[in-house]
Amino acid sequence: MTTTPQAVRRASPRTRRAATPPDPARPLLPNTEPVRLLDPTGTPLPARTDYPEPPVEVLRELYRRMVLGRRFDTQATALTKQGRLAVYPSSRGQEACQVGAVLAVRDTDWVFPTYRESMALVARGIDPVEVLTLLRGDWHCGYDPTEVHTAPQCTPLATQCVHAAGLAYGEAYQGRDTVALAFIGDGATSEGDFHEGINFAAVFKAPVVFFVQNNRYAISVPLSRQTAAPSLAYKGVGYGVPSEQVDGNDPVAVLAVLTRAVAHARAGNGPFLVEAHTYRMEAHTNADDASRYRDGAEVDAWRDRDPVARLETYLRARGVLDDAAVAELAEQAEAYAADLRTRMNEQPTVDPMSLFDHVYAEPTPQLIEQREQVRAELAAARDEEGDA
Ligand SMILES: Cc1ncc(C[n+]2csc(CCOP(=O)(O)OP(=O)(O)O)c2C)c(N)n1
Ligand SMILES: [Mg+2]
Repeated sequence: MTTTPQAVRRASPRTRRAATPPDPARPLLPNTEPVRLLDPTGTPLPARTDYPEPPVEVLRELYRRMVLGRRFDTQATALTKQGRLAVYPSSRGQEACQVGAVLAVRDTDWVFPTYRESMALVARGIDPVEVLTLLRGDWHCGYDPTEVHTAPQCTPLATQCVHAAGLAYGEAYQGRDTVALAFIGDGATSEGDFHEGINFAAVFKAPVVFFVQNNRYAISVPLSRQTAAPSLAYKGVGYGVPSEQVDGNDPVAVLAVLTRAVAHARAGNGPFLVEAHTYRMEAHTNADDASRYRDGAEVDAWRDRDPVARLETYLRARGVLDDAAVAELAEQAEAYAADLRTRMNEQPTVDPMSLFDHVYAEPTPQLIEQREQVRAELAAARDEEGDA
C-alpha cells in the first residue's frame, strides 16, 4: 500500500500532537509595558487602536483641572504651615492620575478615595473647604457622600476596596449601571482588604475599577520591599480580573485607559484593575521627611516627567492652548487659592454636642448617658468661667 500525502495529513489521533488549549489567563494580563500615548516631552506616540485618544476638548478640560488641582495642592501644603490644617498628604506629581481618573467617571458613579485624593475630589467639583474639613481635624468629612457620590476619604488602608465592592454590587443588584472607582496606593495592595474587595468584586461581577497609584513608596517603604510581583497590575490575574498598566504621568494615557476600564465595568463584565506608574514629589505628608529615605537625584528624574508640563506641551502643539490661555488659567488658579485661604482662615464654630449626632439612627442607652455627661461637664465649665 502506498501512503498518499493526504493520508499523512489525516494522521490517526494517536500520532497527532495534542493542540495546546488557549491560555485562559492571557486576556487578563496587562500589556508588558505601561500604556503611553505621549512621551515624557509631550510628543505624541503612534496612535493605538486599543486605547484611542480622548477628544481634544476633554483633554483641555483635563489640563484646566490639573492646573487648578496643583494650585489647590500647594495651597493646602501652605495651610499646614499656617496651622490651619492638621495634616495634608500632597499629590503633587500625581495630577494625571488624580484628575484623569475622576474625568473618566460620571457624576452618578461612586468614587472611593483615600487620604491622598483631596485633589481628585476638588477635580470632581467638591468645594475645597469641604474636602479639607476632615484634615482640618473635624469629626466629619465635610461633604454629604450621598449627594456627591463620593465616600469619605479613607485612612485605614484598603478598607475602601471592600466598601466599593459592596456598593457596586448593590447598585447592579438594583438594576443601575453605576460604576465604583476605588483609589488605592501601591503599599495598600498588600492589605487583606484589597484581597477581599477585589475577590468579592470578581466573583460577583461587581462593577468596580480598582485604580492603583503606584507612587513607588508607602511612606518610607519602597516598592522593592513591598512586592516581588513584576507589576502590581499582575495581581489581577489571580482573582480573574483583567488588568492594565499605564504611565501615570501621561494624562492622555491615564484618561484613555481608565475610560476603557470604566466602560468594561459598566457593561456588566465585572471589575478591572489599573496600575498607574507615577511618583509622589512631596513627602508622604507634611509630618514626614522624605530626604531620610530617598535621594534628590531620584526626585529630579521624576521632575522631568511632570504631567502638567507634558500635557501643556502637547496641547500647545495641537494649537488648542496658547500663552494667553495659560496666563488666564494661572490667574484663575490664583483667585481659587486666595478664596480657599480666606475661607480656611475663618475660625470654624464647632458644637461639641454634635459629636453624638449621626452615630446611630437610634442612640444607644450608653451614648445617651455619655451625651448627658458631656452636656453637664460643658455646663459646669461655663458656670466656672462665669464665676471667674
Ligand atoms: C490598616 C493601616 N495600616 C497602616 C496604616 C498607616 N499608613 C498610613 S499611610 C501608609 C502608607 C500607604 O502607602 P500607599 O498605599 O503606597 O499609599 P500612598 O500613601 O503612597 O498614597 C501607612 C502604612 C494605615 N493608615 N492603615
Ligand atoms: Mg504609595
